[in-house]
Amino acid sequence: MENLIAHPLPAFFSSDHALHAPPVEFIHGKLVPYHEMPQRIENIRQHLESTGLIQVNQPSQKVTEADLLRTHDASMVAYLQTMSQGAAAAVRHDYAGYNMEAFATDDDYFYASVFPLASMSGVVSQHMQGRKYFAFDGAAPLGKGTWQAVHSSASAAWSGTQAILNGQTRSAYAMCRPPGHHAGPNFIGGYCYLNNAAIAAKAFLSLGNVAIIDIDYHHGNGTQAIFWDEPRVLFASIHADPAQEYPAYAGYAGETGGPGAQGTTLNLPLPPGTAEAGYLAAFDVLLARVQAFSPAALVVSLGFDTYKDDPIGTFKLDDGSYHKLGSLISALNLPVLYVQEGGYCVDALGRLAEAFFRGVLDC
Ligand code: OKP
Ligand code: ZN
Repeated sequence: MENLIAHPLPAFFSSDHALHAPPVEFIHGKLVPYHEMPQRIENIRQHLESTGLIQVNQPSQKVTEADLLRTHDASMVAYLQTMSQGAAAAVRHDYAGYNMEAFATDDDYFYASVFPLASMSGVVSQHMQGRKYFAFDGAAPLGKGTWQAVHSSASAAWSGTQAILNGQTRSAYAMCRPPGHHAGPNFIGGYCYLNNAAIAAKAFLSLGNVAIIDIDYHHGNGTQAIFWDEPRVLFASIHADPAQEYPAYAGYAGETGGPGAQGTTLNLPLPPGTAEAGYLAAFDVLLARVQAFSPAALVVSLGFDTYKDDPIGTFKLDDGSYHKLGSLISALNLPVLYVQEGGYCVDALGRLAEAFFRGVLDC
């Protein structure tokens, strides 16, 4: 613990994340404090900096609109900007067409209020052609600082990617907040607005095929959707069975990729309550698939909500499990961008990240 790390891992972090701090979310019939809170990434940063494992940089570059548009529809990017401006101006009545209502708190955030059903498709398609509905749930509220926070979060991923592409480092850690893996080409939800991991993976395509390993507790439905028909990107995920857990509509084992990309999506759903042995068995399957794909670069969607004391997850991983996962990923010997996703046991996050990156750095 006291020994100096010869080569700290370059990390990218923007303090802009704190501009996004929704007060509440609606979960199991109750309004509760928003789990995806600023203290999460602050704890990770403070703890990892104190260990000397990482060297923190401000994002060296802002991801440009053109690069965002490789991952997200222009209408969705415009929507994020418009809604943040609208929250600043507090002109809520103008946004009913976006299916957003303000929730009356001391901090004004727009919360999605109605979710179109398949049986409404005839009615809804008209609106969808205008790209008016973007939120698939109520867990991604929009406030006046949301756009700047999500743009800076994506820029942290972008800067890490560029540092790897420029040869400045072989691997890097994007300390993203808000997270991104539930955000798709034209949808937001589950605390996610811009898909940081996907934005990075698109850029890595200049090197060759890319694999994304998603080890957040929840299925990365947004990332899966973005690369569904992309044969050059393997999306491989271990997560709680969507038949029993969020996001419910995606992440089933039978989802293996679109017609143009059969076999480049791998979903390994596990039952709620899974402990380390069951998790590592699935991880072996995942690693074999990644190796068979021979990617030129790797993006890891890194969630710590698989921890045994996470307030919204049920898996039973502990510090030692994260050390093992870090070692196993590092042993692939690929350029890797680690992208922070979830993890809500706030006080443990620094420690869990330390365990993971000690595994990565073998120290
Ligand atoms: C984000 B990530 C709505 C419950 C919403 C959202 C969970 C988002 C997890 N009834 N829960 O994957 O850690
Ligand atoms: Zn999660």
